[in-house]
Amino acid sequence: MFPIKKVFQEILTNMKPKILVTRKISDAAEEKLNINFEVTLNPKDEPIPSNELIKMANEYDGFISTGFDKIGDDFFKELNGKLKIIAQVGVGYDNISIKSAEGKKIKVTNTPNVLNEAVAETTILLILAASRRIGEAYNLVRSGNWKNQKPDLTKFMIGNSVTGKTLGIIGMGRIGRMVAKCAKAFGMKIIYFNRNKLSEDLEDGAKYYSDVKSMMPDCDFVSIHTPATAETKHILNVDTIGLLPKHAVVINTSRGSTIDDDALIEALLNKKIYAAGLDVFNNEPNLDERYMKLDNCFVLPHVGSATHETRLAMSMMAVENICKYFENKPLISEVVSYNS
Ligand code: 8YV
Repeated sequence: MFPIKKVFQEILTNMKPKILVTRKISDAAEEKLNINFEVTLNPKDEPIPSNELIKMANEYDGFISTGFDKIGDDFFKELNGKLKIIAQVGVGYDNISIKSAEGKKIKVTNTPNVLNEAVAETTILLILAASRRIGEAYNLVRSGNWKNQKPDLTKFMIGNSVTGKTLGIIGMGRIGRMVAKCAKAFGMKIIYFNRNKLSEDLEDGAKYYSDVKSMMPDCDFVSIHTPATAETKHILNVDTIGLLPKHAVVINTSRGSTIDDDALIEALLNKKIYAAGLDVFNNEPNLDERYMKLDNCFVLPHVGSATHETRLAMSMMAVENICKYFENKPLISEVVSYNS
């Protein structure tokens, strides 16, 4: 007998939008995606080279991408109109050329809000680790050399207190504000620089500076929470770092491009500032090797949002955006270019 049911099933399958998930995402998100779409997963999490991604783009209606994928101008030049949406698992989307996507009428979404807490936790972790010399202390125990140290009350692993100090936040968006909230638990005073002054409600007692330079001398700690744009590139540079007090600590959980490495490394090396705590770098994962040799620099491998709960929420949000698009419903978190 003619397997009519099977034929219908195949027709229906062929009608489902085709989605490529460029890297492994949370299991539950992959399962949800599989219900409504014809999905190509990447269970082994093999990076797809940029030239391969460009070739694959014309076979799919949607992509679920990550910050590791390079989706620049070249990618969009080759498209034939099949790809309609790129749902990024990440709040940052500096790996995607938004202008080119808009030129091709391709929607781009990101995952804001769901990672605010995780990134704020990482920021507080870096504040504490850098100011309390946790990298040095940890390495001392792990190396077995603790027993060879003189337990000197005034010198041994003495760092700077965090409680009651002033935290300067560059970029008082959703993550910046969550960091401010957590830092207040340590009695920290919050000051901030942002493109625009916030409403009193959102400021929640923080003092606004309309230019970054004027804020620098008042910072015991300065933490960056801006997206990576032309405007924020090297926002911490030789001039701004030069205005920080000698005891200042620089924290970065945003993007490496916000810091001029030469300027920061020189300041750390010559003790022009006290320390740095960095989760993000230029040219990750091939960070400037000088950072790894500095005792006063606590480094992490871009783990700001790396919790089970957060990565699940981020993956789910990307899938939700894909579902909404193909149901013709408003997207949860559409990204648009600054000038549009
Ligand atoms: C992601 C991040 O892990 O959300 C972001 O912008 O930097 C991280 O949380 C990374 O981008 C992978 O997509």
